[in-house]
Amino acid sequence: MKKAFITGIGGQDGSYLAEYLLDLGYEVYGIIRRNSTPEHQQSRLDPIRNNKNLHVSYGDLNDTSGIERILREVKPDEVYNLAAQSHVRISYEIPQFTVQTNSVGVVNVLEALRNNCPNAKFYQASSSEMFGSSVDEDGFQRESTKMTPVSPYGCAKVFGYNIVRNYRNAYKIHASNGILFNHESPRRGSNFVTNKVVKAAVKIKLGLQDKLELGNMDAYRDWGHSKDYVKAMHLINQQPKPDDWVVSTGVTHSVREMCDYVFSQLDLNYKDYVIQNKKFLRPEELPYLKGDSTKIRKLGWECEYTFESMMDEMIEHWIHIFKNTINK
Ligand code: NAP
Ligand code: F7E
Repeated sequence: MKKAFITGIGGQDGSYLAEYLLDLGYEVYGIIRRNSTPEHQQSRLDPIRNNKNLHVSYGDLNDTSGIERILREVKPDEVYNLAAQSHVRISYEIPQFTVQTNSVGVVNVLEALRNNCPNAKFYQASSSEMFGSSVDEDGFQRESTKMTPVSPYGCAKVFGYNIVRNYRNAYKIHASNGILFNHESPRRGSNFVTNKVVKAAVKIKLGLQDKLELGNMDAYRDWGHSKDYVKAMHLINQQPKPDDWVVSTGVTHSVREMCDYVFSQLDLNYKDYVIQNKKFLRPEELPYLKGDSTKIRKLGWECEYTFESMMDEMIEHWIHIFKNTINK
């Protein structure tokens, strides 16, 4: 039975990846941070909570001795480093914590791996935010696109990306980067724009909310589904040679178009409800993302969800939650 270790297992991707690996027959180990309200902390793991092959313990990327101890005891075959302060706008409010976790945290895990399980395959959750303002002439970002990050989050992720390449070359560690474009799901934090819009639109439809305040509606994002993207993470760690791969749908929509789609599905016009609040603008915006994932598609990876089927799933999710609330 293969063993996988996942940092950030309680997050959107970590929880879907854990489910996927358990289904494949893995023994899955993961860390969550200590929180003063433990009730909600593992809610994304509820569907697999009683699986005997799931082992969750406390840990923090900034607590090196804890990471070392777990890797020494578990000796995993595969390591997935998904833990991060993952919110771009919030990275302006807590830049040092973001760098500590998203940059130094990567070195901490790589060092622990090098000392305790040097043959384990390592996956780093790199991000399209690393491209920042760079776009190739054909309108896509790909593995070769220059990285010019425009946020503390993006800058920190570029360090993580580079240190993975450095450890791969210097120590011959099987360490890879997945450069993932935005991916969403019903498990997405509700302060990311897709889930924020869907949650608000459903509440407006049910008479539970009047308005929705957003920041920049003219930014474009290439939105895929987390469930499809965790399969790419696993595929990357099965390759004979470590490398870097873009994972994206190749389709881009503006935040405005996404609002239009969601409100229309609920027979509403977003223009009647959405207002701009400057507090949701960023000091520097990344205006446009569209990824070319030709390289990983050659390995057989493909998306099952479309933008529309993903947004529809999220709408259904929030309708279910709020209808149950109203009926109680
Ligand atoms: P997420 O839902 O925010 O999950 C991140 C997880 O990391 C959370 O469980 C969080 O725990 C944990 N974490 C934060 N700081 C930590 C620390 N110091 N030590 C240990 N755990 C810590 O994010 P996601 O959407 O699943 O994304 C997974 C990874 O992919 C992240 O590295 C993200 O930056 C990257 N990524 C995401 C996307 C995307 O569109 N989703 C795209 C590209 C790359 P708490 O709940 O306690 O904070
Ligand atoms: O913003 C605009 C905002 O916060 C998307 C993370 O997973 O993907 C994610 O980062 C766009 C931006 O995601 C609001 O300005 C407008 O242009 O959902 P988001 P993100 O910043 O693209 C990358 C690839 C990651 O790696 C990150 O971890 O939407 N926007 N109004 C808004 N965004 C938010 N959050 N809230 C608003 O009110």
